[in-house]
Amino acid sequence: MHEGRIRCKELLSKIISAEDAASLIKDGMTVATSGFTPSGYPKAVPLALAKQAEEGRKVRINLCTGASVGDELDGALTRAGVIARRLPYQTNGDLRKALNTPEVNYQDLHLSHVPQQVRYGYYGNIDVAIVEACAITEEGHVVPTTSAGVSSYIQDADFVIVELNVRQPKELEKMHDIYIPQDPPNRQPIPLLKAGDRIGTPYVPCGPEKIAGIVITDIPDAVRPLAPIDDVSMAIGENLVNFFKAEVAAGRLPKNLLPLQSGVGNVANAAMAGLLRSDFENLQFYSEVIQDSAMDLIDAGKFVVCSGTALTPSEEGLKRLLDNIDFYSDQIILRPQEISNNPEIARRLGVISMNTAIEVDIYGHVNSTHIMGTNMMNGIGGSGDFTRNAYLSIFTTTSCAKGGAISSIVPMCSHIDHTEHDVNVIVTEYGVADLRNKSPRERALEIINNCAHPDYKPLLMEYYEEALKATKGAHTPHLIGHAHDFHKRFVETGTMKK
Ligand code: 0RQ
Repeated sequence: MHEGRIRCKELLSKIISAEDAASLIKDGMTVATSGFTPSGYPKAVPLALAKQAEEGRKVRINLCTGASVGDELDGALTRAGVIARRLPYQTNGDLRKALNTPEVNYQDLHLSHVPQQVRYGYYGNIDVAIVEACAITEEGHVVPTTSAGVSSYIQDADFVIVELNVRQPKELEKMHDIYIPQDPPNRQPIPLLKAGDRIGTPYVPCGPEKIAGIVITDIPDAVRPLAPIDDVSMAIGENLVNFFKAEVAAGRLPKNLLPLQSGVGNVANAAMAGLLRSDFENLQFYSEVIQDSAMDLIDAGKFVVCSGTALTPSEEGLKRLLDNIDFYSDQIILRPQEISNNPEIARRLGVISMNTAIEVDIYGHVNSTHIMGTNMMNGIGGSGDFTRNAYLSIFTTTSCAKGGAISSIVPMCSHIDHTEHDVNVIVTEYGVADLRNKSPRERALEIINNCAHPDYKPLLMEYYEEALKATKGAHTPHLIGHAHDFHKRFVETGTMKK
């Protein structure tokens, strides 16, 4: 069943069961895995480990991944009480609940920081790396599957467990471009000058001696459904496209724009769908997650380059990918997240970043992570990597959440991930707020007038005008005792409306 996939013959003797591999993971270990938003992560070994824990084996681990991973890893291990500490990003319902209790200590990190900070020793010793592979080369190097993620975990770890997933197509080998930079003081410029450049190898260097066991599996990635594109997200996509057209007309962007980055989730997917309906051509994608919308743009011939760190299709998208793997493996490049999200490269290429906000405040600060300033949703992911270093940084959001009970535009964010200094443009279904070359007072009017929901406009304007008066027109007018009244009202009454 694994024929032709373990090309290093001496490794054939290292095939073990998932249970035996799970037994190698001891209480207190730091376990680093492949996987990014949720694709290309190990499944059989974590499921076996969760079972052992449920049967009474005492094992609590620190778990590091690339980004979000599927239920077989985050969900099963959370339910079995195995995860003590977790970084850097997640989207699993059970883990989300657990990390919003004292049970799990979660660190929400910029994704490009993780590989280098692990190498710098910030998170202690990495005991074991568990990585999903579609093949092992003649030299014993590991070919990742649907995500590259933190490739360097393989080198960081004391030993490596490979999950050889025979369901993942061998053609994925053609997509990978693995380049791991050296650390300071020996770091060199990363030799990537164009979004489509290939600068590395199709495998992660490992070697047979480091591999403690190979588990053969065929469990598919647990892909996530995307919400259908509704009128609201369609309007966000249209506003974005019209904004790009105006930027081209003003001479601030070339006709085919600059390399685009797009975030995760429903809103990001819909925003990209706007580009599909537009007249833009010869576009380049230099991003981290490749969702269905990116595949649509490849199919339509609009994307001439598509670079990311993970393939994150829906179920329908996954089928399309597998049915046409030869075609897509020519079009798509998968890189380690420290290259896909690298600040040096984002600046060099002039990336246009497009990420989704949970809430935005009237001065342009953005909250991407916390609900009511308290509960973690997913994490900052790569949004900060791109936003701070973009040529043009954009946040999209629907103007309201929870059926209108929550305004996504608030007087003061309940948590801030991206500051006013990093955010150039806000887009909702009502319009575009261009924050460039504007003072905070000017930004407040731009955001309230162009982006807020009509039900909330008067409330926001009332707050702004009172703050302006009380502070005699200060630089950033706030009524510090009332800045979170919207949130307070929601917590107390279930709506931000008065
Ligand atoms: O809740 O799931 O209970 O219905 O948040 O909201 O509108 O479906 O938006 O799927 O695009 O996700 C910011 C979370 C948006 C995502 C976020 C509730 C809303 C719904 C989801 P339900 P939508 P999306 C690259 C970039 C951070 C990481 C990032 C994210 C749920 O985009 O995690 O950008 N971004 N990475 O009801 C309370 C509000 C709310 C709210 C929305 N103001 N208050 N709930 N919701 N706004 C990728 C990677 O880094 C890997």
